Amino acid sequence: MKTMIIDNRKVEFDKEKNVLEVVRKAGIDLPTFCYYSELSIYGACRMCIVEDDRGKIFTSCSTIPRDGMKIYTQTPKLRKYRKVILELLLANHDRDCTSCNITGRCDLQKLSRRFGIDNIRFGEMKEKLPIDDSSHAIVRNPNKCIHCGDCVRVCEEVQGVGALSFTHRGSNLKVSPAFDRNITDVNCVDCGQCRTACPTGAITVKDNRDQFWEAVQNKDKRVVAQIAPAVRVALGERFGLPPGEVTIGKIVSALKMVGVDEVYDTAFAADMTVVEESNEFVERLSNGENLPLFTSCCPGWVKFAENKYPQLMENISSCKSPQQMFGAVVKEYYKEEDNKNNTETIMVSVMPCTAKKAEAAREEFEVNGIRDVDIVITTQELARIIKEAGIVFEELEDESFDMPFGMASGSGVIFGATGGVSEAVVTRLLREKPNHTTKDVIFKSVRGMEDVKEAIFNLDDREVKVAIVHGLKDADELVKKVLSGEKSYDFVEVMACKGGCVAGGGQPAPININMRKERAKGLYKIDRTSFIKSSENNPLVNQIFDELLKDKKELIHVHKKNLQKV
Ligand code: HC1
Ligand code: SF4
Repeated sequence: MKTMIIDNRKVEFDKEKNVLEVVRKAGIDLPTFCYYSELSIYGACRMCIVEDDRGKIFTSCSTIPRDGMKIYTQTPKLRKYRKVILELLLANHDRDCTSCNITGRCDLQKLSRRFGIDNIRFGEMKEKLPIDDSSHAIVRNPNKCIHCGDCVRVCEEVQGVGALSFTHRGSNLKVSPAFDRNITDVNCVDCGQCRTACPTGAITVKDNRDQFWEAVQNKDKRVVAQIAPAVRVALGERFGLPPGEVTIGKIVSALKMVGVDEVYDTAFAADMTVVEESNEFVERLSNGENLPLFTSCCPGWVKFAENKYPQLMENISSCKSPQQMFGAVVKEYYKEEDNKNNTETIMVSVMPCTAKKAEAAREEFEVNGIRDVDIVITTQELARIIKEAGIVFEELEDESFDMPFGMASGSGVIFGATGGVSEAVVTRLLREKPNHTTKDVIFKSVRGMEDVKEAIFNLDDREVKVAIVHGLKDADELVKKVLSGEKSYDFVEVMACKGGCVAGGGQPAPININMRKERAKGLYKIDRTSFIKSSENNPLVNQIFDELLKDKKELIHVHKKNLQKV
C-alpha cells in the first residue's frame, strides 16, 4: 500500500486520484470552491493549497498523490494565502449576506467565518452587474459569482448544454450566456444543475414562496398541493435527517399547518401516467409508428429535445407529465363545485425540480384561462416555508394524504429515481401476461446509477428493447446513436438530472453520488412496503379513468405545437 505523510501522520492511499482526496481520507476537511469529484479538475479557487517539505505550495486537487510524499495542510503561509484569497473574493462580491437567498448555506460565508475574516481590507472593487431574473427556474446574480466555474462545467460536462461560459478577460471576467444574453435567450433547459453546484448565491432557485403564502392566506381559494415522489426522501436533509429518510407524513402535516386545504400525492398521477403511457406504447408497438417512444415526464429533457432534436417530437409520449396531468384532473374534479360556489382552486406543486416551474408556465398548459398548475415550489423552498412558519419539523406527527387523490402504488413512487418510469411501465405490461418470468432480470437492469441501462423482454413474441438514460449529455449521445441506427430501442426513458428527480435542481444541495443512491433507496423502500404494488391496481386511478376522464382524455395529453427552439 502506498503512503503519504500528511501533517506528520502516515496516511495510506490507493485509488485516490488526487492529493485532495487523500487529505480528505485522512479526516481533514480542506476547503475548496471548485472541486467536484464528478467534474473535470479546474484548480482555480486555490483554497485547497498544501505545502510540501521543501516549502513549495501547490493545489491538492490537481496533484496526483505519490508514494512517500510529505505535505502540510495548515502552515502559517497557507493560512495567510487562504485568508487573502477569501478577502479578494469578498472584495468582488456583493456583501448583502443577511438578505441573500442562500444565507447560512453559502460556502463563501462559511469559509469566511471558518478562517476568521472579520475585516476586508479592500473596498468593493466591481461595479454592479444586472441580475438575470428572466427564467422561471433559476436566478443569476453575477455580483455573487466567484468564478469557480462549477456551473459552467456541470452545464457542459454533465448536461451537454453549454448554456454558460466564461466571457471577457482580466478583471472583466465573468460567467454568462454567450453575448451577455439572458439565460432564457439561450439553450438553457431549466434543469437547475448549475444551481446545485454553485457554492454561493450566484445561481439560485427562482423563489415562489410569496405566491404560495398569498394563496394559502386567501380564504376564497381552495389550495390543493401535490407532492412529487422525490421530495419525500430529501426534504429531511434540511432538518438534519440523513438522505433517503422518508418524511412524507411530516410533509403532509406541515403543509396542512401552513394552510393548504388538500394535500395529494403526485405519485397518484404517476400511476395515471403508467396506465396511459403503456397503452400508448402498446399501440405504437402494434402499428410500428413513432418508435422508440421517449418519455415525456421530465421537462428538462423535453426542452432539450425541442431545442436540439425537433424531429423527435412525434416520438415523445403525448401524455402530459404527472405534474401537469394532476393539475388538469384536479381542476376538472373541482370545476362544478367551484362554479357553483364562485370559488377557485389553486394547484401548488411541491417538486424536486426547477424545470417543473418552467413546465407549469408553458403556454400549452392553460385551457380557457385555467392553468393546470398555478404555483411550483421546490423542496428547498418548502423547507424555508416550514422554517419561516416556525414549525419544528422533526417533532411533527405524521399525517396521511387526502382522498381521493392520496393513494398511490409503489410503481408511482419510484418514478423519482432513474429507471422508475421504465420499471413501472414494463411491470405493468408484463403483469398482464401471467406466463412471464423475467421480472427479476428486468429489475436488475433498470435500477442503479449506471449512465445508460438497457432491458430486453418479450411481449407477445416480440422482443422489446428499453433504454434508460439520465444526465442530458449521456441522453444526447444515446439519441445520436438511435438516429444513426447504431442502437435500436422501442422505449427510452430520459431524465435530465443524474440519478433522476432525486437529484433535481430544487433538492437540497450540493448533491453527490452517495446522496443520489440513498435517496433512491428511500423510494425503493416505500415501494417494497406499498399496499398497492402496481399502477393499474390503483382502484382510484381506475375510477378516474372510468368516470372523470371518460370522454375527456385530452385533459391528460399534450400535442406540443409550440417548439421552444432558440
Ligand atoms: Fe419527478 Fe415526475 S418523477 S418528473 O422526477 O414523472 O420533478 O419526484 O414529480 O411530473 O410523479 C420531478 C419527481 C415528478 C412528474 C412524477
Ligand atoms: Fe445549464 Fe441547466 Fe443551468 Fe440551464 S439550468 S444553465 S441548462 S445547468
